[in-house]
Amino acid sequence: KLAQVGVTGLAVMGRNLARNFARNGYTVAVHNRSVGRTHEFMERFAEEGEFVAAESAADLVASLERPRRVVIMVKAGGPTDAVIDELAPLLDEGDVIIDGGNAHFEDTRRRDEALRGRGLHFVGTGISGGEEGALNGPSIMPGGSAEAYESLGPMLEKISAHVDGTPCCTHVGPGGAGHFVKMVHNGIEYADMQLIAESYDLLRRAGGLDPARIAEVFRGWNEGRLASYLVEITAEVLTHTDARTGAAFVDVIQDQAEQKGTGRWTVQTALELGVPVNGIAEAVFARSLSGHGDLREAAQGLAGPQPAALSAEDAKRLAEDVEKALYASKVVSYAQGWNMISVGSREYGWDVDLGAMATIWRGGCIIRAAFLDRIRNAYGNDPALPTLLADAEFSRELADAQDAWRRVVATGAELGIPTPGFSAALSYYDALRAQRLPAAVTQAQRDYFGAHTYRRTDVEGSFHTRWDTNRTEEPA
Ligand code: NBP
Repeated sequence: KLAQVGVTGLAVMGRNLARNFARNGYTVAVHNRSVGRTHEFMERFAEEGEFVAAESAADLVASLERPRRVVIMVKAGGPTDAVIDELAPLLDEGDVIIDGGNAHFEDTRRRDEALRGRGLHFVGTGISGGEEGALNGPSIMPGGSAEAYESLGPMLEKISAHVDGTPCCTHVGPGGAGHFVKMVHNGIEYADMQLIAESYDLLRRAGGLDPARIAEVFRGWNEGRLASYLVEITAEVLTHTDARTGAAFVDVIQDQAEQKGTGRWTVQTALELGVPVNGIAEAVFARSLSGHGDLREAAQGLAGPQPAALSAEDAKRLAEDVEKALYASKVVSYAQGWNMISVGSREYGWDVDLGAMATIWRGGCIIRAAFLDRIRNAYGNDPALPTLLADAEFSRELADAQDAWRRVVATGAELGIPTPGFSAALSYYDALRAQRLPAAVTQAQRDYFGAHTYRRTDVEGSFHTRWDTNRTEEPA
């Protein structure tokens, strides 16, 4: 019997994705560079469904029905190119190669173009949800041609997570669109994690609450508008006691955050595209700062205020404020992420449906949350919404949260507790809503030292002032 789909790369992700296909009734050809892994797969999982073990790339291709669909789940970068180079000559026109790894969208654009030249479809696909998601239903973000999606889409939709019966998978757009939005998803994830971490820090150091008590606060939030996977797991982490020492688990972990690079890609790309994602950038930099043991060591003696313990009542008030600051800052970082998708979509001609991205992130992925329904509604009401902050419902909520948000940022500054995420989000909010920005001063400075010219508020055209002589204005 021919298989409907092949999976090559049987490490944790590929293995679980193959099992997910099989559990959904598909016959799956499985292949891995080291054949031992394929044998191990068959020994452990053959019972779960219809699998065809392929020992070579040629075997894999021969075991597939046409048009052939091969999912690559190997290490991103060189390994993905190596697998494509091996597969492409064995495939026929109309066959589909799906890259489900964490590829950079520029690599995906390059591969897409090269394979299109050979008559093959290339579907660069963002897959979120980790190991568990791959097995039980991830959020899937396929790029590539609409034609490829026609044959592939129904399978991917079937194995994806579902929320209210709607699959967390949709055709994102051509070329690198899928991997681009997956990258932005991860940038948003970084921001969410940082904001939750700052909330914890304020409750602990300003509010004087212990981790177990903070977990209770988070559990409460998880019943409301902040309900999300990340808030939920943070509460779990904070209630965990270290078996070795009996201490709160969070207190025995080194406070140096690591990263694999997708957050950094988001910020690098945002810089290239000129999109202001300062909240996401602060989240990436916060991880980087935490990892600089040398800088931190050298700064240990620096002066700062000593946070004093709050009364129980004040701590309760602080927790209410932090909930609002967290919510408002979250709205801002999602607004930044969506702005980035919108600019990327325009730049590369992808025509991404902004509301649909909220729909497919409601389940299966790390940022899954009830909150995404709100974003979906916002774009449902106005598909051309310039920023989420301008949506009537979000702007009303931000108006309601802003006093608390400002108090939280001020409290952090007064007590010497860093709030890069909250502060960056609040600055973004205030900068966007400002009628006049000090950018006018910047422009004047640029004209002064570099004759870079400026535009006026009252007359069309560009001008330069002769700062060096009599300060007369000339058209540029
Ligand atoms: P890894 O990223 O650890 O890659 C291991 C797999 O790549 C093995 O099957 C290995 O084959 C194969 N491979 C390598 Br390495 N070099 C190869 C080459 N030159 N030719 C052929 N195969 C090669 O696996 P993973 O953790 O399952 O992740 C797979 C992909 O999914 C990655 O791109 C990763 O970034 C992404 N990922 C996504 C998530 C998520 O939440 N979306 C989570 C984790 C990973 P071997 O067995 O012969 O060494």
